Amino acid sequence: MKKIALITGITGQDGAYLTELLLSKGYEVHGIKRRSSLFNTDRIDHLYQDPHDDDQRLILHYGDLSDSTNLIRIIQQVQPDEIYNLGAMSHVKVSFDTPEYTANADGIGTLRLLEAIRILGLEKKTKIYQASTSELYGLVQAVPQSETTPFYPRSPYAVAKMYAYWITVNYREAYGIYACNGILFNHESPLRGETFVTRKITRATAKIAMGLQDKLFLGNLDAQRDWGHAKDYVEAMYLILQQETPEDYVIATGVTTRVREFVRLAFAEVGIAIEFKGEGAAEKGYVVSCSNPDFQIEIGKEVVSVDEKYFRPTEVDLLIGDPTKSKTKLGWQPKYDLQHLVREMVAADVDLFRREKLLKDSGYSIRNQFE
Ligand code: NDP
Ligand code: GDR
Repeated sequence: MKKIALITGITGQDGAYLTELLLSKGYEVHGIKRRSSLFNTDRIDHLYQDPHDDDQRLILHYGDLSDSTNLIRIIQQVQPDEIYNLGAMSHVKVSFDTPEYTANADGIGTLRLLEAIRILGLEKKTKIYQASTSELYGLVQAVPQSETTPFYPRSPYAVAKMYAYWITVNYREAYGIYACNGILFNHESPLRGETFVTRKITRATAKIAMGLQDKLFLGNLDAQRDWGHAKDYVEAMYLILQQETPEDYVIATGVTTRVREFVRLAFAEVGIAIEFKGEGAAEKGYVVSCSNPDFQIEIGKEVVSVDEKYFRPTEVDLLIGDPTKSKTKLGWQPKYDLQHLVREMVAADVDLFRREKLLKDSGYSIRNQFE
C-alpha cells in the first residue's frame, strides 16, 4: 500500500526538497498551496504531474493555515498517513512587523491541524511532524543546544513557534497522537528564500562579481549560526516520523559560523578575497584581491556595508546544535559541510545571474529589486 503524505508549505524551500524525497520513496504527496496573484510554485514546477494521468502522485490543494474549515476538508479528503507542517511565516525579522499574523499562521495554524486530526478521528492513523526551530533557544542559556536546553524565544516568530512546539507535545501526551517536533537549526540551499542572510549573500556575491550590483548591505555581522543543507534536513523530518515512538529531535551540524565568515567564504568561491575593517555599524568589507579573470573588480572596492535597518529589536546571537540524539536514535548523518553548501549556493546564483546579465546586456530590465 502506498503511503500518503500531506505537506503544508509545499511551495517553500523545505517543501520542495521533502516532496522530491517522498516521491522518490513511492509516496502519494498532497500539498497545500496558497492562492497568490502570481505563480508561486517555482520550486516544485519540475515535479509537476498531469492531473489527467491515472498514476498522478503529486496533488496540490488551495489552502491556508489560518482557515480551519479548509484544513479539515483537505485532511478528510486526503486521509494522510503523515502530515508535515512546514507552512509558516518563516522570516524572523518580518515577524516583528506582522506579529499577529505570525502567531495565527505559525502558532494557531499548528493547533488547527492537530484539532483536525482529532475532529476526524484520525488520532491512530495520522502522524504529524511540526517544523520547530532553533530560534526557540533564543537568548543563550547554554551551548551546544540540545533537546533539554531551556527555551527563551526572542521574536514574535519564535514565540509563535514555542506555542506550536508545546501544543504538539501536549496533543501527543493527551490524545496519543504520533506528533513530533524536529528542532531544526538553520538550513539553506540554492532554493533558500532570497531575503535570508545566506541567500542574500550568495546572490550579492554573484551580482557584484558580474557588475550587476555595487554593494551588499547587511545587519549584524557577528551573529553565529549552525548552517546545514536543506536536503540533509528533510531526510531527518522523514526519519522522525518512521520511529516506533514519537519523540522530539534536534537536527544540526554542531558547527557554528559568523555571518561575516559566510561572506568571506562566498566571495572566495568567485575568487574574490574580502577583508573587514571597522566595528559595529561602521564595519565594511573591502576587496583585497581577485584571482578570477572572468570578473573585473577594482581592488580596494568597498563591497559590504552595515545598514542598521537589518538589525532586529532582539537578536539571537549564538546557535550551535548538539545532534547526538538524532545521530544515535535516527541514524541521521548530514552529507554536506558548510564549504560544500556555500559552493553549491554560489554556483547556482552565478548561473542564475549569468542569464540575468545576458538579459540586461540585451536591454531588458532586472526583476526583484526589493528586499
Ligand atoms: P519558507 O519560507 O521557504 O516556506 C514557507 C512555506 O509556508 C511556503 O510554502 C509558504 O507559502 C507557506 N506559508 C506561509 N504562510 C502560510 C499560511 N498562512 N498558510 C499556509 N502556508 C503558508 O520556509 P522553509 O522551507 O525554510 O521552512 C519550512 C518550515 O520550517 C517553516 O515552518 C520554518 O519556520 C521552519 N524552519 C525553517 C528553518 C530553516 O532554516 N529553513 C529552520 C527551522 C525551522 P508561499 O510560498 O505561498 O509563501
Ligand atoms: P534566522 O535567519 O533569523 O536565523 O531564521 P536569517 O538568515 O534571516 O538570519 C540569520 C542571522 O543573520 C543576521 N543578519 C541578517 N539576516 C538577514 N535576513 N538579512 C540581513 O541583511 C542580515 N544581516 C545579518 C540576522 O540578524 C541573524 O542573526 C532562519 C529562518 O529560516 C527561520 O524560519 C528558522 O526558524 C531559523 O532560521 C532557524
